[in-house]
Amino acid sequence: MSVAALVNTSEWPLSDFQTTAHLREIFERDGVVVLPEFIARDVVLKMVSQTEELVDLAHRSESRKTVYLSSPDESFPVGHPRRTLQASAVEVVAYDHIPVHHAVRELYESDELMSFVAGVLGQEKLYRYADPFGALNLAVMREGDQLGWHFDMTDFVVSLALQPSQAGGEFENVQKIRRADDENYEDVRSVLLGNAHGRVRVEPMHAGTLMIFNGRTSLHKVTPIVGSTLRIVALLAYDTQSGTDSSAELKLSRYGRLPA
Ligand SMILES: O=C(O)CCC(=O)C(=O)O
Repeated sequence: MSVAALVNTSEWPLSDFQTTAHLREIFERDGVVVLPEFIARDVVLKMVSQTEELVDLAHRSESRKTVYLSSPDESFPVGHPRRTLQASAVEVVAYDHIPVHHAVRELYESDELMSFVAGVLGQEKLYRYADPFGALNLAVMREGDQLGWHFDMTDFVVSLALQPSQAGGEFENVQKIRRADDENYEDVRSVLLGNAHGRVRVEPMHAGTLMIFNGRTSLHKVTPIVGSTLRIVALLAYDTQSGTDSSAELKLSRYGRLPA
């Protein structure tokens, strides 16, 4: 399918300079930009049913890590973010298990979408992630699953909400809480203690919403899933450098295997 048949281009004209410039301003200001109804309802339903066929191929991982996705560092005092654990559980269908005719894969492999995302991020050019598993993920969460507070290891994430859970499964975000030269442990600790409600922004999880997000500087989590409906999100990975891949350690924990 062409990108015009996948994306709601009347609302989100991908090659319109003014639309891109406006979204870039929001991204620069907030570290996150949310595009509701990016995908038309009938296409989202197709994406969900194509994903449901793949759920048995998903790898389940359950972890207890710090917000930095590391093991606790006991050289820090008790209660410090560097030694406070967050529980996460998610099932992921890896890129190599997503057939070429899957509508989400067609979207991901569209050069028009990639140029649009580059424009919103203010990047001259983007490349699809070179990770044969991680380039595109379908992330599935079941009742009781959650993603604890964390920072990402990449500069940005592009997510496409496909199906919300009955309740819970909300994406909560404290934008730009740290900088490359300032970890701001004090504020991170206050978020972990639940004392920073005023700073936590809850992003809506509506099927068809695209979100472009700076996960390296923004602390974020997904609240526990309530009810039997699967929460499904597609994660589209791009990088500013060509050939970027993830480590063997990350592949083993997220996908349970290594490339043949
Ligand atoms: O599922 C989501 O909405 C966000 C996923 C996320 O935070 C992550 O994969 O790091």
